Amino acid sequence: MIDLYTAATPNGHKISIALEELELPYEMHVLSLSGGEQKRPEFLAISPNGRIPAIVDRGAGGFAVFESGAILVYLAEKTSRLMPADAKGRSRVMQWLMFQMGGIGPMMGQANVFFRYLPEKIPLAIDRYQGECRRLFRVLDQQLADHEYLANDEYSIADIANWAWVRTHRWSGVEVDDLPHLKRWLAAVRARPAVQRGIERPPSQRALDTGADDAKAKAFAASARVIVETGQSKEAGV
Ligand SMILES: N[C@@H](CCC(=O)N[C@@H](CS)C(=O)NCC(=O)O)C(=O)O
Repeated sequence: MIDLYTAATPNGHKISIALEELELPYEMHVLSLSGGEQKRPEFLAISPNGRIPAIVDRGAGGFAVFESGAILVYLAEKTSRLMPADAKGRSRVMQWLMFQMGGIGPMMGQANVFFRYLPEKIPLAIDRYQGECRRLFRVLDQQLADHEYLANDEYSIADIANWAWVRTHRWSGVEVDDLPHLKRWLAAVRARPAVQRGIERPPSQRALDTGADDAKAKAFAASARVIVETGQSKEAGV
């Protein structure tokens, strides 16, 4: 049994999608991020960065893993699925996984902060992060022009990691209409039953898909603003 510490965010959904795909038994613990539960000492013992997601593998002596990319690799290696065993195949998956961890995630995250969450709208910052997202999306589109999936033409943890973020492009204010291969892949991954179950564990905000700016979306943005503002504290502590 695996304990999953999570919330309804792209990084959290990466892990619920993978667990559903791998059909591993897990118990979900949803943390209130705006309530600061991710900064409590008992959670920091599992996830020293004070962020979700994290897992504890009870069957492996209570082994804890934090950082979504590391969790995906751990789950793939545990099951010998969603990542090939040969060195080149594994490397291709790792390359696209790192591309997400170091590029797509941070850039979309910052686009959300400046476009959606902060009260002051700074055009230069919004342009910078949305522009970088667009550039990264073009890289994905080019790769998907010649490949069914991102690595080895086989569905892998690299697809899960990138999809969980890219599917929220409207929330970041970035369109993909002129990127046909990316759109084809977005739809193909979404069609997987495990993906549909994964984004309901816990249930995704509709606005992440639609980019809506209605009252519910505004309330969601307001609670994300609380997390951003408290998370960037220069005071001591995580
Ligand atoms: N690089 C980390 C990022 C984790 C992360 O930023 N998690 C967010 C939710 S998506 C979080 O826990 N935020 C709470 C906070 O900033 O206090 C990963 O991929 O696991």
